[in-house]
Amino acid sequence: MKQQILADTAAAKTPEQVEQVRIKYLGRKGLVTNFAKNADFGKFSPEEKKNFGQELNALKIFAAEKIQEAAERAAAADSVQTNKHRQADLSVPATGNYKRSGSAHPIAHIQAELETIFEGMGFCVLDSPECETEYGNFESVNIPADHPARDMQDTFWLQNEMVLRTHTSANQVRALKRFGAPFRGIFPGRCFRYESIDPSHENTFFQCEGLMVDKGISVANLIGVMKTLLGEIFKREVKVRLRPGFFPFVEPGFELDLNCLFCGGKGCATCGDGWMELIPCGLVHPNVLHNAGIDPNEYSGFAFGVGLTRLAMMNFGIRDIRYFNSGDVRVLEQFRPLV
Ligand code: FA5
Repeated sequence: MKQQILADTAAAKTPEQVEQVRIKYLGRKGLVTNFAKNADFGKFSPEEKKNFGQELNALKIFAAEKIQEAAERAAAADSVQTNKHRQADLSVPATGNYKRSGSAHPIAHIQAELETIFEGMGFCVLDSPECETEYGNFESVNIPADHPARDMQDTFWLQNEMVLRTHTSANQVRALKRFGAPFRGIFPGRCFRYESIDPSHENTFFQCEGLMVDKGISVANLIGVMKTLLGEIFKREVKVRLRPGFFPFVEPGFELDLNCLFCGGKGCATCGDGWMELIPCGLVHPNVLHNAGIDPNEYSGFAFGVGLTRLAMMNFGIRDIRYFNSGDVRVLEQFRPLV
């Protein structure tokens, strides 16, 4: 019987032929299924009955295994054959019981929200490269080679002398050169710094730069836009403080800090002293306008660099920045997909 099974399964090349073999041996009236019926049990000694049972079980397992192997061979051959003639149609909805659906990363959510808010204020949204020239990242925004401000941002230098951008400000001059003045735009994106990591510092994090250049732009415009932004994001009154801040590409420069929403300003592991440094900003330095070919006597502007990852922390109540890059499904699945 085993020899016969081996010969039949070897000869079965298509899924239909394998099915015929299965019916022949393991079907309701199959040869293996009914093998015991033909045996004259009455004449068997207890020892013989036991041996017979064991042999029959082994035969069933043998037949099932060989038929399974043949089915797999036939299915593989069948799909190769079929795919030769048919391209997969990826637009067909998946069948089956898929319980898990994907979700969007919290950064994608906050970025989409910012884009909507700024589009509502007439800003365009620009994409920008993560890999920058030294000129783009530093010199274009008024940070020459020997300027101590370069040390404020520890940098990943690449072997081809480019840098992983340390801030989205690297796109200011590119955008102004391309679109000229007047200009209103934001450029969200990933930034990189050679940082030691703690609950609020990552080496890979997101910022969203904003830039508005027009005639007669002042600090009042800047504050108005910042207020609109925070009001729309948090949908409640939040406490902020504005203090002087130094950045070579703005004059005057400010730091806008958010009163920590985790500890209410008392100080905690996430914020340190009760304030989260969130949006550095200021009026665009005349040198930057000049680098972009715009006359600083005619135009002025403001710029800001929202810490997008930190904004997401505050907005979603994520206490530790390390969750963002962890790829932990338990974090991600709490967010819905973007529509
Ligand atoms: C800048 O990067 C300036 N380019 C911002 C700017 C733009 C100032 C336009 C003026 C005008 P700063 O190094 O402070 O500034 O970073 C901006 C924000 O990015 C910070 O407030 C913080 O929210 C976020 N950030 C900076 N470093 C990290 C880090 N290692 N991990 C997470 N977020 C960070």
